[in-house]
Amino acid sequence: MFGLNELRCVTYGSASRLARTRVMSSMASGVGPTRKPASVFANAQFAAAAGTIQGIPKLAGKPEVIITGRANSGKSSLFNAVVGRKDLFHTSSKPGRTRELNFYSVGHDPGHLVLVDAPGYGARGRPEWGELFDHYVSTRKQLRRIYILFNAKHHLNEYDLGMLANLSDKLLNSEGKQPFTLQAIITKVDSIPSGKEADAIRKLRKDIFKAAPLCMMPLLTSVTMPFGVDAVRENIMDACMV
Ligand SMILES: Nc1nc2c(ncn2[C@@H]2O[C@H](COP(=O)(O)OP(=O)(O)O)[C@@H](O)[C@H]2O)c(=O)[nH]1
Ligand SMILES: [Mg+2]
Repeated sequence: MFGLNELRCVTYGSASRLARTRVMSSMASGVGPTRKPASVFANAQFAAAAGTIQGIPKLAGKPEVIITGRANSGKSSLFNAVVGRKDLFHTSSKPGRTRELNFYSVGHDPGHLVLVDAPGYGARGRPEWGELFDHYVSTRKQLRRIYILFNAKHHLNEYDLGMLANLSDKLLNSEGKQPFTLQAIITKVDSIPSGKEADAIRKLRKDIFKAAPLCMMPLLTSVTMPFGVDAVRENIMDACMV
C-alpha cells in the first residue's frame, strides 16, 4: 500500500489549488459561496443514448462534459463515483461494452449539467464509434470539457497518441476560439505496484504533455481507494461554471 501524501505530492496539490481557485473566482465575481458538489451531483439520471450521428439528442442545452479513453480505462466507474452511485453508468471488466454516447442529466430538474459517457477507443473500438465521437466533439455547442483517461498501469499507446493529437487539433476552432478544454485523468492509481507510484505518474504526465501540451495537467484517481473523486467533481463544476 502507499500513502495518500505521496499521491498528493505528485498531483502538485491540485485538489487544494482547485478549491482555492474556486473561492477566489467566486470572490472576484461577487457571487458569494458556490454550490456544494454533493448537491450538484445529486439526482443523476439517464437522459438519452445516441448510436448514430442523427440520434444525438438536443436536450435542454445545459453544459456538458464528455469522458473518453481506451476501453477499460475506468470511464464509467469514474462517473459512477462522481455521482455517488454504483451502477448508473454501465461498467464491465470486458472491453467494448459501451457502444453509444450515453447522456446523463445531473441535479434536480431541469438539471445543472450533463455527463456524457462514450465508447472506448483502441484495438477493440469501431470506426463508427470514432465518427460519432468526432462529430459530437466538433459540433456540440454546449460541450465545455473533454476528460481523457489513462490507466495508471499502462503506457500511452498509438491509439492514445492518436486521440490526443485529434483532440489537440480541435481545441481551436476556425475562428481561433477555444470551444472546450481538455483535461487528462490518470485512473486506477491503486493498481500501481507499491514504491513505483511517483515514477509511473511522472512518466505518464511527461508523455501526455509531450503529445498534447494544451491538455491540462492530469488529475489522479482511484475509485476503489477512493482517491481524487472530489477533485474531479470540482473540476467538472469549474468547467461547467456551476
Ligand atoms: N483497481 C481499480 N479498478 C478499477 C478502477 N476503476 C475501474 N476499475 C475496473 O476496471 C474495469 C473497467 O472499468 P469501466 O469503468 O467499465 O471502464 P470503461 O470501459 O472505461 O468504462 C472494471 O472491472 C472496473 O471495476 C480503479 O480506480 N481501480
Ligand atoms: Mg464504460
